[in-house]
Amino acid sequence: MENILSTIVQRDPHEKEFHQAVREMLQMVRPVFERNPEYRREAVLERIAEPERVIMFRVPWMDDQGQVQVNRGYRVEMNSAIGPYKGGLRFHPSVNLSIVKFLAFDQVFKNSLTTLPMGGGKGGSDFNPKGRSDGEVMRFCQTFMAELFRHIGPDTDIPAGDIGVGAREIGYLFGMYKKLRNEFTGVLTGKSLDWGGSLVRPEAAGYGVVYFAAEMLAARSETFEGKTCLISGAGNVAQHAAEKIIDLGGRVVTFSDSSGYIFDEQGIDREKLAFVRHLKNILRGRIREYVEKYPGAVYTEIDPDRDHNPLWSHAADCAMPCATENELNEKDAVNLVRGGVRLVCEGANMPSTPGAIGVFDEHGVLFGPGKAANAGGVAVSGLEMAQNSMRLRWPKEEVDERLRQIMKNIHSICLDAAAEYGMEGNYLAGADIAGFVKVVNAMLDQGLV
Ligand code: NDP
Ligand code: 2IT
Repeated sequence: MENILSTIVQRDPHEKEFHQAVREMLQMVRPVFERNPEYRREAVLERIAEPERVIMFRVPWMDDQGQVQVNRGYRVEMNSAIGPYKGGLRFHPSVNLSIVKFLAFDQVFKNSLTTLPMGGGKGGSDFNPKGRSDGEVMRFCQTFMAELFRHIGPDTDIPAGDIGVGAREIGYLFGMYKKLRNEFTGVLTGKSLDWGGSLVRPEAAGYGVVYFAAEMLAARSETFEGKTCLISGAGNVAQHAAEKIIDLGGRVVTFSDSSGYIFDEQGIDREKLAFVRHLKNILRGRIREYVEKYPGAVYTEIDPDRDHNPLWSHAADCAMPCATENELNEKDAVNLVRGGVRLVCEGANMPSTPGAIGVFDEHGVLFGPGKAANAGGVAVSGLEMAQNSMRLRWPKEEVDERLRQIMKNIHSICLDAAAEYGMEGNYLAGADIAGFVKVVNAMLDQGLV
């Protein structure tokens, strides 16, 4: 395994995030190889860590000043063993091939855990939507799709949203796809409700994280009632995780964005949450504006070169990182433990560094890894695909109930797989092993292709 990893590192030495994701997976699935010698013979690791296809393309567009801008577009079609490629698109200046590959890699196993027939992929661009007009975002999305359309399709590859890609962007992308193909199909998920979207898809990732965490607590005869929770991010996942925690009687005290975070000791109630939603989704403002409206709260800037994030230093019972990868490091984990945190559940993809996970392990903190805990988003995307294929729409209660069942099921799949390999209660090992084994077996069934 060390040899395989070093070959991967040597081949693409700059892809740090991708190496991090692969390294974690290799460590966790080691015992599976001892029981299945054919996995080695069949070189499954070498195959699974190499994308089936990588697409990179130029995205030239014109800004409102008439200036030509050029961005880079990506789609990594990682694995199609159990279904068509499925995964979001991210528009953020930090996007590069390493980040898209790590996200696509983790997506393969996450999608496998949902039990729905979806392979894994991810894409995006280094385009920064922040401060751009609707017209600029539309022109960017149209040019992006003018290339991507030839690679995707409802039975081939079905993109969705991620950081910087929400309902507005999905709308512009879908419009261009439809025009180019002259087809109205479920090629993207996260569509608006009036034209093929699924109820509960906007809420799904955030609700799902809390359903998963509630299962983790229930396994210890506990609930969210009265628990204080730290949440990072203030976007789609963070907002809906907060909403569900409030519904379940918990107290959310933080939100953040890339500039800083707010701490509201009184708790963020439904009215304050509605303010954050409007601020972030409609006004596209900054989280610091929260304290202008609610002066009882405190805003703290976060220095991008900091060695820890002060958000994680507050006393709490639960922490849910819902912003981005590697946002919670070893120091942060030590601070969380010091502050009394007993459960960390990841809304974002790979938000905890390996050092942080080590600290949680050492201190018996319950840890729900992103690829299991945040699978609710893509799970409801799978339900959106099913509804699109049937040309019908399920009511809200039905989709929410299916989401709840899927999260409950993922929770038991993780525990069962961990127990099977003698790692009782280790959700990370369980998620990696269960996700991996299913995909690998499907690859072996389908031969060397
Ligand atoms: P949004 O774009 O809606 O929100 C992202 C939030 O995270 C914003 O508050 C943003 O702040 C903050 N953020 C983004 N990048 C950084 C950074 N480099 N440093 C600090 N803060 C940052 O995205 P989502 O809520 O959809 O996604 C959040 C996370 O959840 C991502 O890891 C995503 O991959 C994951 N995820 C999303 C799913 C979905 O269905 N949307 C499903 C499963 C996982 P700012 O406004 O300043 O950029
Ligand atoms: O990381 C993720 O799972 C997502 N951004 C959602 C992907 C999807 O296809 O709905």
